[in-house]
Order: sequence, then structure tokens, then C-alpha cells
Amino acid sequence: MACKRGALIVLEGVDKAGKTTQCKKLVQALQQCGRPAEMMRFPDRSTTIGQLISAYLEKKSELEDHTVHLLFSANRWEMVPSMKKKLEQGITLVVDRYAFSGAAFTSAKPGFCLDWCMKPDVGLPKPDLVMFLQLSPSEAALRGQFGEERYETSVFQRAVQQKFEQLMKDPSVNWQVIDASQNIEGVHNNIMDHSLNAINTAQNQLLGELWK
Ligand code: 2DT
Repeated sequence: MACKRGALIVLEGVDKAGKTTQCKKLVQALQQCGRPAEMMRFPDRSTTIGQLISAYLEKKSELEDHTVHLLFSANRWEMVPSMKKKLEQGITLVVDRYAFSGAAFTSAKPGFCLDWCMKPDVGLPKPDLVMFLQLSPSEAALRGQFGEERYETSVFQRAVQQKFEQLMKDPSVNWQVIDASQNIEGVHNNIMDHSLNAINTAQNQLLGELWK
């Protein structure tokens, strides 16, 4: 019998919500209970496309807004063959940001609509679970200053949060909102519960296509 596929699990959320910390903890915890898991993150700054994106985020280069949007999407598409291979091998992928960040961040810029922003990512592997780490702007502010990269301002983050709220209305995606104001262990336990459920369900389902 072919081995059961892994689940595609995505963590999204505004800055300071603890996505990266929680992705790492989740992968560790899954591995410790005997479930093969690997972490990925988007943008993946290691590829040629990722390096263009990284220079843009670090404000070392300028890119036209549509162009950088399409590069973020291309950076996901270039990883699809290896993602599918790993999922088929039974490895669960825990992904720090995905197409939802793509659509939310670009559509928060003037002159962009959510619909246009979603288009390039239609048909990507569909996550079995997307957890949105919810944190109010005032709680985020208590966690310290924003960094120096592009998009790291409270005004822009608020606009991004609104776009995420619109995306979360889509019932075709398995969204779960996680209260990220709890302590690290509390958030982790919550995330672990949802993830184990998703892994069990995904085993018996084909991988879907996003927004299709
Ligand atoms: P971090 O590497 O700190 O997560 O920041 N972004 C991300 C986009 O604008 N579009 C995308 O498709 C993705 C995945 C969010 C990366 C920054 O890039 C933004 C913050």
C-alpha cells in the first residue's frame, strides 16, 4: 500500500504574532511524536527569485509593485514540485506564510484589488489547514518595535490585517483563528491540536488546488 500523504499546514498572521516560533515548535513536536514534518517559509530567500525579493524587502532595490507580487507567487510555484514530492512521501509541511500573505500584502497597497492579487496563486497546492495567529495592533506594539524591512509599519500592518479578514471569509479554505495573545505554550497546544486533526483527515484525502 502507498504511504499516506502528509498534510500541508500554513501559519499566517500579522507581524509579531509569533508565526516563526510556532512553526519551529510545531515541527519539533510532530517529529517527537513520530510524524515526519519539515518547515518551509515564504518568501524562500535562497533561490534566484528569492534573492530578488529579499533585496526588495531589505530596501536594497526597487521593484514595480505588480512585478514583485508576481515574483512572490513565482517563488511559491518554483517550490511546488518538491512540496508535492514530500507530501506524497508522507512528510507534513509546516509553512510560514503562503499565498494568503501574498494576496493580503499586495492588496493593502493603493490601486490593487484582492481578486487580482489572488489570481497568480490559483491552483497552488491547497493547504489542509491555515491557522491565522490573531493579535491586536496594541498587543503587537507591546512585543517591541517593528523591524527595518519594507511593510514593517503599524499603518500598513493594519491594512494587511483587514485584507486577511476578507480572505478568511472564504469557506473553501480551512481557516482556524488562533488567539496569539496567550503564552507561547498555550498557543502551541492549540496549534498542535488543530494540526493533528488536519494530519489525520488529510491522510484519506487528495491534495486540493487553492482557490479553484
Ligand atoms: P518575513 O520573511 O519576515 O516573513 O517577511 N510578503 C510575503 C509579501 O508581500 N508577499 C508574499 O507572497 C509573502 C509570502 C510579508 C516577508 C515579508 O514579505 C511579505 C512580509
